[in-house]
Parts: sequence; C-alpha cells; structure tokens
Amino acid sequence: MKPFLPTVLAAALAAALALPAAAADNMANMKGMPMGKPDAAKTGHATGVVTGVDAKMAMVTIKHGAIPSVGWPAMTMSFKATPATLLKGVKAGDKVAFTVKVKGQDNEVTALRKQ
Ligand SMILES: [Cu+2]
Repeated sequence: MKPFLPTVLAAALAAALALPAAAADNMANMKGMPMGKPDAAKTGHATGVVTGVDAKMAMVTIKHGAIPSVGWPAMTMSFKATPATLLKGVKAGDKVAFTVKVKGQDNEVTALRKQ
C-alpha cells in the first residue's frame, strides 16, 4: 500500500487543481444552452397601440410597429411591464411609445408613455 500513497495524493491534488477550470468551462457552456447561442440583452424603441392591459399580472398587449434593433416585425404581442407601475392609467386604445428589453425568449417593457 505504502508506495501507492504519494501517487494517490498527487492524483487528488491534480484533480483539485483542475476543478476550477472545469467548472468555468461548464458555466460557459451552460450560459448559451437554453437558446442555443449566447444572448445579450437588446433594447428597442417603438410605438404602438395598447390592445389590452392586465394590471394584476403587469402585462400589456401592444400592437406595435417594426422594431429593427431587436429584429422584430410589426405584430401584436403581450409584454411584462417592469415596473408594473408603468401601466398605471394605461388602457386599451392608448397610443404609446415604449422601450422593450429583449433577452433570448424573454422580453419586457421597461419604459412606456402615452403619446
Ligand atoms: Cu412583437
């Protein structure tokens, strides 16, 4: 047994030293996994017409124009409003200018004002 001990210790030490690097690699790989590519948050500015507000869920549905900076065509879609207070006094039919932050599949309205 005795002759093996230094080898075992050396192996354990090598494994311990290698661990931080391996963990960092895993983190890097994990980051892009859900969307298949690493996604940085993008911000776009647009105008549209509110078609619905769910104040309880802090959701607003907006029929908006194209938002080239985030790669979106014109469409009607629902956004989470952050903070929810952005939706105070906002109702269907309002024309609004808004800022949207998009990261992967997630998006939220971070600024909104009536026009
Ligand atoms: Cu959209």
